[in-house]
Amino acid sequence: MGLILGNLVQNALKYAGSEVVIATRLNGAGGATAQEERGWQFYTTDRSAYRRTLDGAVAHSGNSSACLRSQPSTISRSFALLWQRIDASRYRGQRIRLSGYLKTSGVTGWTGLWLRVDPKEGPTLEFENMQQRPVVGTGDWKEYSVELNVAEQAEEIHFGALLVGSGQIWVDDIELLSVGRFVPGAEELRRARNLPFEPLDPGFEIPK
Ligand SMILES: [Ca+2]
Repeated sequence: MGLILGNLVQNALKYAGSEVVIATRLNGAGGATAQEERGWQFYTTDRSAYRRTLDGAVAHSGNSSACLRSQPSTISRSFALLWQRIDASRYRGQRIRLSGYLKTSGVTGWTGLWLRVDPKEGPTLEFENMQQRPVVGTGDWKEYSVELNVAEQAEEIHFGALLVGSGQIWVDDIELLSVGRFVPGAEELRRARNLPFEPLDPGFEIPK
């Protein structure tokens, strides 16, 4: 466990999208930096730098929202995220959309929603974290969404919101919906099964 957490922190410090994948994959329920509360877990690369609360004074709907807040000294390569995972079986063969509302204050890094589809074993099938269209600065409640395909071999869907660098965000009204059938193309099939489409080396030739 110590080794896994050590690797986790090392990987997480790189903070880019693919490293977020690694971090959340390794940091299962009960991990040293995970807090589970009604499905939502909190993960951060720097426990001294981020606080996660339910804010009863700020809400998009209802009476409260989730808040991620950094300390002023938080370095730009740190991040914190809200994370939840569900069974993928209901969504297999579907294209899904994760939507949610974000409100921001003084975000100097970036923030966004993230969504990931994992098989039972092996590499992640699909991942999107809004890094290419980041939310920055200060802004009132606004709806954002990310979409991914859920292949037939998907086992788990992971999703949430993340805050990279310093600032404060509020998150509310997360929704995950199927938006239609997903018809896999050749590339999806290839990636999913990691197999060629045609026989290789049919003539048993010695390479020159
Ligand atoms: Ca709410």
